Amino acid sequence: MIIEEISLALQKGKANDVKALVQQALAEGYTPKDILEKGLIQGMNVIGGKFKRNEVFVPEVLVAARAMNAGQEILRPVLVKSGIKPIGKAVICTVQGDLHDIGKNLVKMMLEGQAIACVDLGVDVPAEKVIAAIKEYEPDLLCLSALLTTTMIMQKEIIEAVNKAGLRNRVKIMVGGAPVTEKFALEIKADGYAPDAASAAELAVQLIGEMHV
Ligand code: B1M
Repeated sequence: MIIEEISLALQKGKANDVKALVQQALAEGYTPKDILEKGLIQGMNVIGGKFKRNEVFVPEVLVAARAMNAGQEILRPVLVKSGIKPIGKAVICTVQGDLHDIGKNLVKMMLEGQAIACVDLGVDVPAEKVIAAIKEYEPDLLCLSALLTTTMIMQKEIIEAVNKAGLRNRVKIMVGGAPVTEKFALEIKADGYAPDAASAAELAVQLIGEMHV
């Protein structure tokens, strides 16, 4: 089945094959959701398990990540409808010390799919840069991604910095990433937590709605 082929090509880090297979799957009528969840994310999860068990190492994970991004780029135009008036604006980033961007990119893509304009600050982003971006872009929503237990604490530090800068009532803050939990989000006084990109998009729409009442 083509969805399995996508997963296998991703695991082998074959970016060009992933691109071609995603294109083919779309042409055959598979939904972007199935391609994403059962093909790309599933493949990345297999690599994640092998990485954890020391069966593959950073270089293999990197090429798989590149193949993941290549697949996402094919899906982007299908998921992100162009020409629709944005319902709000989000600033999104992966926090300081953290270079993982696949989940952040997925969240961004899903938000854009809900007509939320996104300013992407990239990875390894310190609090000062976030504060500057809030002042410059005046977003409704700030989205902070963290994939390491050692960097999730940066989400707290950034929220505290936003408080200190007197900007907390001007922006809703959503946090996420594999080690992050609802409980942690509450503890650090984020406005919301989402476990995956699809629920992040739903929550984003809700939080932006709350900003506009
Ligand atoms: Co890293 N890494 N990594 N890694 N890596 C993990 C996260 C790890 C769990 C692997 C493991 O040991 N099992 C582990 C963290 C352990 C921990 O802290 N608990 C780990 C480690 C240890 C490291 C290094 C320290 C390894 C080393 O150098 N010795 C190093 C750290 C580098 C750094 O950041 N400073 C490192 C490096 C890397 C690569 C560069 C090789 C590569 C990243 C490439 C890239 O992103 N461009 C990489 C990868 C790919 C992974 C795994 C295998 C996959 C992560 C991923 O992309 N998943 C990962 C193992 C795993 O997760 N199974 C692992 C797919 C993605 C779709 O899921 O990012 O969880 P995820 O995003 C989801 C949700 O979390 C959520 O929605 C997304 C989609 O549904 N979400 C949000 C994410 N952000 C959100 C924000 C929201 C809401 C939802 O609101 C704002």
